[in-house]
Amino acid sequence: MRLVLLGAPGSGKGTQATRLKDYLQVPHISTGDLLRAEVAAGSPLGLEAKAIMARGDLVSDAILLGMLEERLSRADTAGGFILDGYPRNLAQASALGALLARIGQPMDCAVQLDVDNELLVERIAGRAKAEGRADDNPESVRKRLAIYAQQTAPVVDYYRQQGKLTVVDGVGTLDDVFKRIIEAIAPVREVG
Ligand code: B4P
Repeated sequence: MRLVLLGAPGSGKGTQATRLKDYLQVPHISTGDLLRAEVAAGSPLGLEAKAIMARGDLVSDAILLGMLEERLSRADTAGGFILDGYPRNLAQASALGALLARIGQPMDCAVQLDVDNELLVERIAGRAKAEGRADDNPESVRKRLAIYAQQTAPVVDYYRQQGKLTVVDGVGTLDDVFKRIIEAIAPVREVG
């Protein structure tokens, strides 16, 4: 199954993708994780991305598409994948659509995790304490939420218009949310 997880920062995409990959037996591709690995490795791309990410801005579409293309060309994605953190704007959504059409692997479904802003801020503040991620400071979080509302929310409509969207309540325990996702994607799995 080829599935994309959508949702604001802190909505639980990365958290649920980790569980879903075991359940669906397909790789979890997080563009945030790919970028953080480049930053940790100190590669030229990582050096470029580091300050942009810390500010809470989006890294350039061209860099992201190149990275994603490389990742999707690996053999382990032949049976499907879970995409987390991409697309984040309409340009990325149409670039992804074109890429998947070219390799004959269209997206099967998009799952949006719905969580209100107040709770998002609370969750990210919790992660800031626990993990100290560079972009989890209050100023970056505000910026990331604003960018989500302006640029990423339209991506939800993009998948809705294609009849691929399912919205899942992202509030509850990790198990509750996971169960809801499994139920939401069950019809798509039966067809596939
Ligand atoms: P990401 O790594 O995608 O970061 P994120 O949006 O904060 O989501 P994440 O998956 O980490 O958090 P989650 O909701 O699971 O992106 C980071 C940066 O990379 C971006 O700002 C940008 O600069 C760059 N980037 C990435 N992709 C890009 C792209 N396509 N284009 C351009 N730039 C890009 O979890 C958050 C917290 O909530 C965790 O602490 C978790 O434990 C907690 N949580 C989750 N579910 C919960 C629940 N049910 N109850 C309570 N807590 C919960």
